[in-house]
Amino acid sequence: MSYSTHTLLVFLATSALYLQSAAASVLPFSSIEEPLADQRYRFIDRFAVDEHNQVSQDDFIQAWQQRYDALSASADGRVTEAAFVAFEMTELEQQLLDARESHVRQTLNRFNALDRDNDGFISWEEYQASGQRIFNRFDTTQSGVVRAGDPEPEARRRVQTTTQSQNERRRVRSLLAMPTTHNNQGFLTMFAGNEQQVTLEQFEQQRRSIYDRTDLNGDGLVSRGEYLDEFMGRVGQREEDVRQAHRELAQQVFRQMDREQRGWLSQQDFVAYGLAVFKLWDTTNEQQISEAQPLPEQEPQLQLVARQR
Ligand SMILES: [Ca+2]
Ligand SMILES: [Ca+2]
Repeated sequence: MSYSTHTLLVFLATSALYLQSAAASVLPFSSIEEPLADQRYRFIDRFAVDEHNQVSQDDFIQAWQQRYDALSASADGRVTEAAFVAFEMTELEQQLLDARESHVRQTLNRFNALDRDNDGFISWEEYQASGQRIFNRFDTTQSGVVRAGDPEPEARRRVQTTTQSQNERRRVRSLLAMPTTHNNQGFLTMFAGNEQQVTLEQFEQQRRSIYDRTDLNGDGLVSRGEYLDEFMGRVGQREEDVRQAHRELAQQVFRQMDREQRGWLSQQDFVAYGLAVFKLWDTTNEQQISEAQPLPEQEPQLQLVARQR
């Protein structure tokens, strides 16, 4: 029995890929939203043996079988749905831990940048001054209103956050990527609600309410701990969404793998599924996957992803 291409394509689109650097996760896709090109990049990056830009079918099958062995060992030889999902969720927790630690570091860096006089607190004046700079940056027409379709601000110099060994690797989204004001649309999504524009006054009102909300003890200052709590609270909600999406994805993958609906996976089930996924990316049927190939054409049908709140 083989998987229908249609089913797999729908599934591929729904699940929007897999996990970064995944230790032993066996999901071929992940539970966050991502363009097909990035999903393919992750797939290649994960299974390529000596180069980062292509993966052969033989190498893939070998790695995929090893994955079944790890899964089977974790399940005492009987890979039921519950065992499969538990395996995946354990893998996910490690990924979440890494992503969370990264957020803590970045949040503390942001705190230090905002606390200009370095007294250990962000005063409203410091916060407001930062807001003013952000608004001015996006108010590219200098009209006092940021509107949808305004020219994009000049790109800021990218802060180098990757380590040396990762320098040649492409950037893909963090599992716990949070909304950012990286462009006009991102700015409006955060500050304009359902409107297509936001005035400086409206923007400042929202900044003030965020500031007051963050000042948990109400002493008129935002401490390092308060700043971290506010942001990590939102990260925590995102984590819950990712867990939920990941669990649903693992269940769906299991049911697709379990072709005869026996309630457990054989190695043959597992390999057949992996091969079908491989062929999905190998759009030109070369027994290898590279970024030079055309992407699958199917558009997303369902969205089984962790939505931003
Ligand atoms: Ca300060
Ligand atoms: Ca406070």
